[in-house]
Amino acid sequence: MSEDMVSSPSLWRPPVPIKDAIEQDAITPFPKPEAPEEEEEESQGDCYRRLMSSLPVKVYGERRYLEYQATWWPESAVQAVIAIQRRFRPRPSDVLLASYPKSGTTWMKALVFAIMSRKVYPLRDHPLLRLNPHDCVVHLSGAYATGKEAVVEALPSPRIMAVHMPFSTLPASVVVDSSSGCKIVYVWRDPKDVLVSLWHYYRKLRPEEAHVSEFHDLYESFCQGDTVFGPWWDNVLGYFRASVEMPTRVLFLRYEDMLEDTASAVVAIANFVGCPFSAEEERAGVVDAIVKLCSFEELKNLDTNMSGSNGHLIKLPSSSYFRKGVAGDWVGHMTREMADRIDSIIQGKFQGSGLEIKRAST
Ligand code: PAP
Repeated sequence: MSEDMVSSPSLWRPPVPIKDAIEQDAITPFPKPEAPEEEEEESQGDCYRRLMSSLPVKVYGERRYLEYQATWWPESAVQAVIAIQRRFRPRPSDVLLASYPKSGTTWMKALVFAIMSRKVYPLRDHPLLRLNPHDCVVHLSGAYATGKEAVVEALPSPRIMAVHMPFSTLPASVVVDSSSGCKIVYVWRDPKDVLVSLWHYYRKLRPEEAHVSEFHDLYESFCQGDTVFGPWWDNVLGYFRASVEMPTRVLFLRYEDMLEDTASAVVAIANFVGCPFSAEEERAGVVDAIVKLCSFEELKNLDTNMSGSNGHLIKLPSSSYFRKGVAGDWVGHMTREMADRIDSIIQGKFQGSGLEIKRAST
């Protein structure tokens, strides 16, 4: 967003909530990208089937994860990831929200959407009051996996999109081509709380599924690095290193720091995505209003987030994205020894990177 847009609200174009775009596409379909020739499509399909059957598999109850490009993906995501790598075309005004699952994605979607749309949607009549944050910001692999690629293509700029993909698996067009200028905001969180949050999520998916409902199984899997979109440490380190190498392209934020001082995070995000708050906005309390609108308590208690279902690959009650929203909930789920083991593993993986984890026993 240019300086002109900051000083002249009439030039601001808000990000469009993905749910509104999908509904509009159902009424007036967006132009579809050219479909591959039938023969080409067939040979691509053959290649894909061959690839899928050659990938290492982990089975958890009814869910299958495939290892592709050193990452464990939900089976339903692999084809979407390949399609994103081949066909996604970033725009300079795009903002990509990246995270390992259960690290603050929903919150980040709400914050970035609210920051980038603040001059257009009055906060008392904001899309976030009627739509879950996942209905405002599209998840790329979910869209590609469910035939909504054309909607993503047709979304007006600026687009905000989310991914759980590791940095190393992002399309070359996003990572290599610096002229694309696409910005990336990454949020990471204490892995012990990520693990606990992930476990509660799995329990909601299939409460009766004994295998994944065993916390210890998930804990072991996390320590081995084979939980979904993992290893967790590769996901975090990839974006951390990118943020060090390209600080104007990748912003690296920690969930716990955001909890402690949300207003500073909001200001940092706004500066990073190119729509800083004016002194007048700061005086008028716009930063605090955004912090409040996107706060856990506020979002959790909205009708839209207490009813209905949501999710990019699997649908869950919208309320399941708002569980506790605190730091340190792991204390009620694992022993000190279990916590120390995770911390030691992560400390070893982070060694020499410049990134540090706050250990449970310090
Ligand atoms: P996703 O990967 O499925 O999108 P994600 O939003 O990254 O999930 O993580 C969910 C966590 O963020 C939940 O943590 P918990 O299980 O430990 O409680 C959820 O409560 C928390 N969360 C959601 N919204 C907010 C918010 N506005 N502020 C702080 N935390 C939040």
